[in-house]
Order: sequence, then C-alpha cells, then structure tokens
Amino acid sequence: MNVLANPTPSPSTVSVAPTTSTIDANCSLPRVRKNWATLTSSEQSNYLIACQLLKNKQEIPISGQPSMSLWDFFTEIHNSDLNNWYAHGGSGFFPWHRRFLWQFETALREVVKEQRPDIDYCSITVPYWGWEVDAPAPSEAPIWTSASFGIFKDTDSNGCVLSGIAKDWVTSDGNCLQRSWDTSVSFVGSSGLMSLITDYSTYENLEPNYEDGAHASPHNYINGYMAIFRSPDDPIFLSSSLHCRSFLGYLGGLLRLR
Ligand SMILES: [Cu+2]
Repeated sequence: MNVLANPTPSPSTVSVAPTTSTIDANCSLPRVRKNWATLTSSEQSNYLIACQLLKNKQEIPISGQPSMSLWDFFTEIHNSDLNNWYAHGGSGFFPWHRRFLWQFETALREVVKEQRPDIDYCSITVPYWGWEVDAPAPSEAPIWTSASFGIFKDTDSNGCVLSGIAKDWVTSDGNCLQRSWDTSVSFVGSSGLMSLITDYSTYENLEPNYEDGAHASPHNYINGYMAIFRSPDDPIFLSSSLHCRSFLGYLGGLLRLR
C-alpha cells in the first residue's frame, strides 16, 4: 500500500506547526544533522531521551481540546487533511516537510531544555538514516537494534514492535506501534539518488519522482504505521524518510540555487 501518493487536494488553509520558537537564540546555526551511524553512543542516547520526553510530554496544544502527547500532536498535524493536500502529492511536499521537521526538532530541543539541563539541548538534532548506503541490505542497517529503533522484524503476530524505543509507545490513535515489513520494496541507492538530482531539470519533474520513489521506499518497506499518514507515530519516520531528513534540506537548497 502506498498511501503517500496522490492524496486528494482540497482548498483550505495550511497549518504547519504549533509555535515559532526562540529555542535557537543560544544555539549556533545552521543546525547540523548527522548520520545516525556516525553518532557517538551518548549522542544517540541523548536523541532517544529527547524523543521519549516529547512522547511523554502532555500539553493542550489546541485551546479547548484535551491534553495530549506533544509527539502525537505532530502526528496529528501530519495526518490532518488540512495539511495533507499541500504536504503530499505536489509542489508543497519539500517546503512543508522541511518546516515540519524543523518544528519537530525544535520541540525536541525545548523538552530537553526544560527537563534535562544536564544535556546540551543545542546538540539535539534529528539524525538521519542514510538508507541509500544501506539500500543493498536494509534489514542489516545499523538503526535496527534494541537500543535504538528496534530489531528488524521484531514484532508480534499483530505487528506490534517488541524492541527499541517505541516498544511501549501508544500511537496517536491508541494502538501499539505496528510495522508489517514489506521486504519486497527496494530502496534507491546512492547513485540513484544523485540521478534524481541530475536527471530532472525541473522541480515539476523531480518532485513526483522523488516523493513516489526514493521517499516512499522506507515508508512502504517498514510498512504498518509508516505506510499511512500517521507515519510520525513511528520514531523512525523522522530519520528514515528522506523528506524528513537532512538530505531534504540539501535538495531544497539545490533546487533554490537552480
Ligand atoms: Cu509526509
């Protein structure tokens, strides 16, 4: 199932994220996002701590609504039809997700600043899974460990993940986090990614080839929540889908320079 292709557009306003933050006031810019595999063990653990704190943090993000996990609120933003018509299946894909990731990352920094003064919140950025490098054997990627995002295919008969940071997480719609693994999905490798940049001379051509191809592969390979618009329920979303990793910013920069 590739639900990330061809959403139905509808005229509406675009709500991107909760608040603009001054979190960067004391941090250097630009934020540097690194490959998960190159992080030190303390960098990895600090990032996972930030994720867990945001998942645990209960807030009232919309006045008059009940309090909810701030992480889940981001999932709701991504899942919302208000955003979907612009965020997926068209020209808004890159800018919307760049902003979404920025705001998500800002929230991770804020919760660390608030609750863990022993950790330098400025050091918290979303690491990326360089899956183009792991394309020949995605199941052996270094992200699949019990100390990080969960062991590959370590799921019960309902697809609930049994290891990793999200093993006890309740999703935004009240379930266990499910992955159903479609290993027939192939990933775009390094040269394929570069071809995307060199082969398509216009944004109009690049965007759908990127979104429906390279970007969709990790979503559909991991499957389960990753294959629906509640994909941010899976913490690997931020790191795995290229639309939510730093390469997207790089691509966006390239496109602007063109
Ligand atoms: Cu998306």
